[in-house]
Amino acid sequence: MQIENIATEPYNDQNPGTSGLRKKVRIFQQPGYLENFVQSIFDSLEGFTGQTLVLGGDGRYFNRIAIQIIIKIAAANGFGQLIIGQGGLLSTPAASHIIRKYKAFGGLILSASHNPGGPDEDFGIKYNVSNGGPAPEKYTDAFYQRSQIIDSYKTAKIDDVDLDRIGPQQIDELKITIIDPVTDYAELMQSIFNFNLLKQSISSGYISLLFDAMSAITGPYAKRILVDMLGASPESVINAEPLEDFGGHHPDPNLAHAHELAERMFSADAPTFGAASDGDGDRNMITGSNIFVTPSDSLAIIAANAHLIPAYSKGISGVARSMPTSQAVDRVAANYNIPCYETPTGWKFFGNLLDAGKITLCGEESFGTGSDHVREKDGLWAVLFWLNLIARKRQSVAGIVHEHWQKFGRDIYCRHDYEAVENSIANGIVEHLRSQLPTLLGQSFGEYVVKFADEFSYEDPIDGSTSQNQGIRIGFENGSRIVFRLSGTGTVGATLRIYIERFEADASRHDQDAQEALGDLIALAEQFCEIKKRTGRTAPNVTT
Ligand code: G16
Repeated sequence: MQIENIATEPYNDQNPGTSGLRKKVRIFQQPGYLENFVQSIFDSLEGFTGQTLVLGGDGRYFNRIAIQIIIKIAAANGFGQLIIGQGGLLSTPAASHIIRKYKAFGGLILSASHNPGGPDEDFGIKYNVSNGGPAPEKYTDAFYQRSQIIDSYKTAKIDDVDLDRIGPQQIDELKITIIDPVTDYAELMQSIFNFNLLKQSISSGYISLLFDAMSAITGPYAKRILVDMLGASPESVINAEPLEDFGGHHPDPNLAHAHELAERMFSADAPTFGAASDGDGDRNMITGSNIFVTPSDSLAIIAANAHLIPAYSKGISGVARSMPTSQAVDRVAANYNIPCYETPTGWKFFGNLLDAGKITLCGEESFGTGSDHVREKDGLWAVLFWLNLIARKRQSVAGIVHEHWQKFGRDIYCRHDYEAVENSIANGIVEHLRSQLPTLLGQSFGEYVVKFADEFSYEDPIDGSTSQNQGIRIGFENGSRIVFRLSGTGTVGATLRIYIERFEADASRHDQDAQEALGDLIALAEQFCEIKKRTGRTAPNVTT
C-alpha cells in the first residue's frame, strides 16, 4: 500500500464540544480540514497498529465522502481492520455496541446529532474509545492541542471502497469488513427486553404505536425491530427513510420538531405510545396518548421500574444524571437506597461510572437515556424500555406517569433555549451571572430563598479528573433550581440554555402546565441573566 505524507496547515477551531467536533459542512469541506482532525486524533492515540477501528455515521450530507477520506487515513496510519456499517451508516448506540462486541480499539462516528443536515447545514465527527463511549476530555483536549500544530497527514493511495457490499474486503494488509448496521444491535435489544411479551401486546392490539424516525438513522433500525421482529404495522414507523438532509427538518426529537408525531399523539385517536429519535439515533422522546413525558421524568420512571425488565430484574447498582437534569431520579435513588451521581452535561462523563459498575442507568434532560448495555445514550433502547413497561404493567403511559408522581411527587421542569446569540452578548451574560453569585446566598425573591449559588464543577470519582465551569446553578430552600449554561453543540453563535425546575408534592396539583407552574422562576431567571433585555428577544427559540 502506497502511503503519502501530505503537508497541511493547522486550523485553529478544532476544539471538540460537548460531543465531538461539529461545524457547518462547508467548514469541513475546506482543504485538509477533516484530514487534519482525523490525523490529530490518530497522532494522539497509542497502540492501534494492526487493531480494529469502527466507522459509520448518521448518513447526513458529506457522510460517504468523509468515510472514504477516513478509510485512507486510517489505512495509512496502520489500523489492521476497519468495520464499517453498510452504506456508511451506523447509529451512535449501534456503533458503541459494535466497538464493544468486536473489541475494537475505538471508533469514529460521523454525526452532528440533532442538528440539521445538507450542504449548508451541519456535520460532525466524534471519536469513541474502546469501551464504546465518547472520548473523555483528556483525549479531546489532546486532539485539540495536536490540531493546533499539525503540519502533515498520512493517506493511503487506494481506490474508494465499495461501502454497499456486505462482507470482508482485503486491501494489502488492511481488512475492511462491511456489516449490516442493524443486526448486532437488534440482537442486543432482544437480549435485554421481553420480545415475546411485546409481540403479544402488539398483535393483540393492547399496544398501538407510532415511531417517528425523522428521516434519520433510526428508520432501518425501527423497521427491523418494531415492524419485522415485533409485528407492528409498517405504518407505525414514519419518516423511516434516512435522507441526507433529513427532509429539510431538524432531526431533533421534541414536540416542536417531531410535529407529525406530536399532532397524532395529541389527537382523539392517538395510539397508546409514540416516540421519536434524532439524527444519529441516540436521543429519544417519549409520549403516550395525549401526554408528553419529560426526559427527566422518563429517566426517573425507568429507574423506578427497571426491575420489571428482564435485563435489570436483579436490580440496578446506581443511577446518574447530568447536572441540569431534574432531581426526579434522585428521589427514586433515595427510595431504593442506591447511589445517584450528578455529572456535567455530556455522555462522556457517564463512561467511568458505567465501567466501574457504579451505575446501571443514566440520563439527561436533553432527551438522552441509557444503561450499561452500551456507552452511549440509546434512543430505541428507551423506546423498547417503555413498550416493555407498558406491556408488563398493563398501564397507559399517562397511568404510569401519574402513578410515579403520586409516589415520588412531580419535579415540574422546563428548558428554554436562546439560539444563535452573538458570542459577545452570551459571554457578557455569563460574566454578569458569575458576578452575582457571591451575593446571592440567603437572599429572598418572593417565596424563593437562595440556598446555593455556584458554578458547577465535577471531580470524577473513578479517575479523579476535574471539569470546571460546567454551568451556573442557583438553588432555593424549597428545592427549586435555575441553571444557566452555554451549549457545547451549536454551530452558530452561542446558545444559552436556561433550565428551571420546582418540586410539587401535592398530587392534586400535578396536572399543571409546566410553563404556568414555573412562571415565577422563569421571571426570576430573566432577572438574573437579562437575556431578553440584552438581546431584545421576547421569547426563547425552543421550549422543551
Ligand atoms: C450531546 C451530548 C449530550 C448533551 C447534549 C446537549 O448530545 O452527548 O450529553 O446533553 O449534546 O449538549 P449541549 O447542551 O452542550 O448542547 P447529542 O445527542 O447532540 O450528541
